[in-house]
Amino acid sequence: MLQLYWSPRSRAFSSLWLMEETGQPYERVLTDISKGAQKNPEFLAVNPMGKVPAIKDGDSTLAEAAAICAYVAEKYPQAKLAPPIGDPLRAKYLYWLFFSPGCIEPAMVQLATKIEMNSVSAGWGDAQRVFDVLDATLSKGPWLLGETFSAADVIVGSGLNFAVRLFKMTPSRPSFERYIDACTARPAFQRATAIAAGDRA
Ligand SMILES: N[C@@H](CCC(=O)N[C@@H](CS)C(=O)NCC(=O)O)C(=O)O
Repeated sequence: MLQLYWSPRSRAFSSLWLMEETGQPYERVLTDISKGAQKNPEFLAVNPMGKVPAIKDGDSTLAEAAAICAYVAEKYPQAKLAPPIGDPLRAKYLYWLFFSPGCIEPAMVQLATKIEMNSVSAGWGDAQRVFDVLDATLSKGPWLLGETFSAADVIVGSGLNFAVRLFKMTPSRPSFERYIDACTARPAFQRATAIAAGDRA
């Protein structure tokens, strides 16, 4: 069975939500980063970066939340979390899956740290540009791919929920509020929230 290494109050929430969306069985391996569990040799063998989330699936190990989205969506095609190869929506899906760690995350960090960068050479440009691009797509919605929910929404939606709503690191916009409401209303999101809070085994 696929094992998910996770910690409360961390980016591993996206993987919890993802696994709950699949409806497939998985084993949660609590790796509490507040207690230093990410430094254990057994965990470092799974992710030498010592960061959650990470997964183990048979002999394969994988980390990076967006990569886990791609892997799990492919492993369980019946969950319809990724447009299949050949589907016209696949290009948009891949774009948003990579845009999240490649542009949204650094833009959030830039806002939080106020680091000035040359926006021509910074891969994400600047925070204003990133959030304008996201806003334009989310204003159409309901999901990043239009009517089709995908694993890209799991990675982008969980990041926005943390940065905009929970930690207020990123200024909100009406489209972000509507989108976060849609994400948090999903039963799988709510199950993941209960698990992360310790309300569900
Ligand atoms: N790029 C990674 C970032 C993961 C990450 O930074 N996880 C944090 C928790 S949110 C962590 O495990 N920190 C523990 C540490 O660095 O010691 C991803 O997207 O999965």
